[in-house]
Amino acid sequence: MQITFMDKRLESIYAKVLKNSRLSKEDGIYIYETHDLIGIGQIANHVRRSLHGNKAFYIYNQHLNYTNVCKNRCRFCAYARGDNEKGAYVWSVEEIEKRLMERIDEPVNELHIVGGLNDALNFDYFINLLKTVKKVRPNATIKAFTCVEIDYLSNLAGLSIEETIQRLKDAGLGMMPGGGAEVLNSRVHEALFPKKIGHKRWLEIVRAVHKAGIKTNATLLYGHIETIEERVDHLIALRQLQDETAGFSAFIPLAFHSENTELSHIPPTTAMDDLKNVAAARLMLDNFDHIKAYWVMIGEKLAQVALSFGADDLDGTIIEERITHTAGATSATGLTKDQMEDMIVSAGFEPVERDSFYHPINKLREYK
Ligand code: V47
Ligand code: SF4
Repeated sequence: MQITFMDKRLESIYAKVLKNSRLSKEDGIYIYETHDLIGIGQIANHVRRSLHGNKAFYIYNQHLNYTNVCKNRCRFCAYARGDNEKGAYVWSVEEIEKRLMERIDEPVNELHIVGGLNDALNFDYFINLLKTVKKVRPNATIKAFTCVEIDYLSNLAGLSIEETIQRLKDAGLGMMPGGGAEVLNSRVHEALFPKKIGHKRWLEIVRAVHKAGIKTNATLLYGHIETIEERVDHLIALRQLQDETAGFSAFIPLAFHSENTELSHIPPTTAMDDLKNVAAARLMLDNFDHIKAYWVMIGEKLAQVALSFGADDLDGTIIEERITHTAGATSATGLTKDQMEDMIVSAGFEPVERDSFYHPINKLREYK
């Protein structure tokens, strides 16, 4: 496809993409620096269409955040509470069962379960949680726990990472979400989330998880204090690990929301930056199958546009998103299946409802 670029420097990046040559760190930095948003969007759209044609994926999912008590207290997090702080909660396994039963008539395919690091919970709680979810929803995939929680659970259980993963897998864990890495960089780690595991440990745990046959996603939390170079280094670190394990399923750029956090002086991300992050991910992560536009964080309207800037997936129906909404997100807390499909169709794509592993699951509605 012929593209006329406003920024002629993008021609060499496009030429590399057409030859399937890997983009360099300098290319990645330039993708973020250029003002030719349409130019990078067109290159990313070319890659996205060669991988997925006109299809855009979504999933019928339900989020469950079992506790907001967390001892890490990352500076960017509006969600976490101290033990006895107002608003602190922890759901018993019975409470989780009740919440699942409330939506048992809906065709939920995936349960996305994450929470804070809460010393009041023991390892058995997590095993019971997984077994209970599996009992209530035997056909749904449990996508649960970030590497931060896996590290915490291995300490709690006194087991190696490998044994911990095996125990969780035996109890029903099917996949893991991408959170917890934030930005794989020591400076940002020290400044914003010093109590959380650092990037070396995060990569070590993901490697072990992939080796145990569990797929995970990956994310980048952008729009706070990170530099463009740090964003690109993060993408390259993920790309390197993917070369080794092939265990990443999707990448999701996460737009920082500062309300009710210690960083409330930081303004919201711009549409320009949100779309650049989607396009940069699609172009740098040449060994990732899927890039998600997470409508919760960038809003429904921009997520639709992102489908033409490299994204092929809108995540899911969700219902009850808590983490971003406590930090001021103005998107809906959940969408219906029809709303998801209408978003995709009106953006010019063909909606494909999928399971956690990107198998199509339902016949499509008829569209004119
Ligand atoms: O790790 C926390 C981020 C993540 C804020 O894998 C914030 O399919 C913005 O990882 N503003 C959790 N972001 C969410 C996550 C995720 C979401 C959707 C799909 C998948 C997937 C994974 O949320 C945390 C952190 O990076 N986060 N606070 C905030 N104030
Ligand atoms: Fe805890 Fe996660 Fe919030 Fe950090 S981002 S304080 S680890 S809940």
